[in-house]
Amino acid sequence: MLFPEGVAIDGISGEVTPSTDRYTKKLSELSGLFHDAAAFDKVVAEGGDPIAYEVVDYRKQECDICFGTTIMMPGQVGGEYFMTRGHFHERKDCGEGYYTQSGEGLLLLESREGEVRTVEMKPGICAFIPPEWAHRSINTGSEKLVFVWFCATDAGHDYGTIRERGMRKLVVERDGRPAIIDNPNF
Ligand code: M6P
Ligand code: ZN
Repeated sequence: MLFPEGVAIDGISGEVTPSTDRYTKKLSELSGLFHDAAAFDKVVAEGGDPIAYEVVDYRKQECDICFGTTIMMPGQVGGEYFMTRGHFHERKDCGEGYYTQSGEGLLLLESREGEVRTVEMKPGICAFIPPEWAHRSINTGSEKLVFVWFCATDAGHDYGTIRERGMRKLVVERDGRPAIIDNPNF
């Protein structure tokens, strides 16, 4: 039986207490994601394979909703900001919400039909991700980007499509600011 409880979420560290699970993605685990493969190898080797992001879950399999945080480190690979893998949901009726608590970023979304949208990620903005829109979060700032996500427990991750062909746009630093450019490899 499940019991109600208050879950503390620290908006700066992203810590979730109590949490049920967590994982860390090191940069080396994101091989193939960034446009500049040589720059990627260099950052991994010279930067000591830094952590790119961490995901902390509060998830009960017996319940339909779950939430958690994603803590994204600042960094770049060949001008492209650190980002998540990006995914569609396996369940085609499942959306998601991302409520940014600290830092700044960009949420890059792409529909199955190929429409591209972005939503600014900054404290106070809760991004609505509709079903059937692939989503990737990108830390465009110089601090950690911390956001709370919430979705259906069994939404599932479909990584295949984005992993195979990437997303239509890249987010890169240009003149000290984030710029959204066409992905030349798409
Ligand atoms: C968000 C949520 C998680 C997701 C994480 C990392 O926190 O959408 O479900 O796992 O981002 O993104 P990805 O799995 O695409 O690397
Ligand atoms: Zn998702």
